[in-house]
Amino acid sequence: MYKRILVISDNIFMCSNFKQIFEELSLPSVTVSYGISPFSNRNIFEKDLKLTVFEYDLRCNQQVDEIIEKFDLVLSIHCKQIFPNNLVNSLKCINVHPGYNPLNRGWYPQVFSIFYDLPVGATIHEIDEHLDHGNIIDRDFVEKEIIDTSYTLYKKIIQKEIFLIRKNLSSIILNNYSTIKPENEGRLFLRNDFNDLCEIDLDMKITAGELINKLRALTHENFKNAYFFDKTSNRKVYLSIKLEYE
Ligand code: 0FX
Repeated sequence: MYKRILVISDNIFMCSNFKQIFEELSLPSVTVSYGISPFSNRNIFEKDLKLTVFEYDLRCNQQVDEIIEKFDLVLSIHCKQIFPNNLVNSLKCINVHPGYNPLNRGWYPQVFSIFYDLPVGATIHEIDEHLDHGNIIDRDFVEKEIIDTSYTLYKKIIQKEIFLIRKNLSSIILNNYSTIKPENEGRLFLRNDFNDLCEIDLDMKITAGELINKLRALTHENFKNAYFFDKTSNRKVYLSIKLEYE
């Protein structure tokens, strides 16, 4: 059984939900500490979680050594940092990933799921030395509809992640879960793939369906993702799409 757990996250909504699920388990001998990366605002996390939150820079060897010394399990729940090899090889590290491994490894899974018409879902997996690659503890698909954009699909995935955390947390803490090996290397998308996707070439010949799917994939609340260059003003023009059933 793991007794000294570190949750490392940069997503306050996921962190609050995790905290509530853990508290419902009522395990007095287990302590959970919360950590964020240097890119997140500690005050916001502390106010919401109502406890002290630590800041960990995983590029700093000394801070990684401190984690290895203080904890026996690290849970990554939407963490902006890559876990270094010495961390994942020294103690159990588990990731909650907003994609269905190995089909949607890496960056913004729902975006590439819409663009490439891939199934999508959520996964809890052990972390190894490669991105979203370790043995799978649990995973499940979410249903994608034709009117889904990145934003609406992301919200469904988040709910699935919370469902999977609730379903698996006690067996993870008790260390009696089983895993399966990913069937293959799957698809890995990176930040540059997303950046490349954002540009729309006005001279490219694609079908109306392909353009609609690209805009669905890049429409996420107010983020300025999809754009084209206007030659007259020499400026980028951002665009998104709104879809609804009749
Ligand atoms: O919590 P999270 O979904 O992302 C975090 C980490 O930032 C990310 O590095 C890690 N891979 C992930 C598992 O956990 O929040 P976010 O605000 O970074 O992104 C949420 C969604 O927002 C994303 O799926 C797509 C959308 N988005 C985000 C940014 C920054 C955009 O469409 N455009 C953007 O520029």
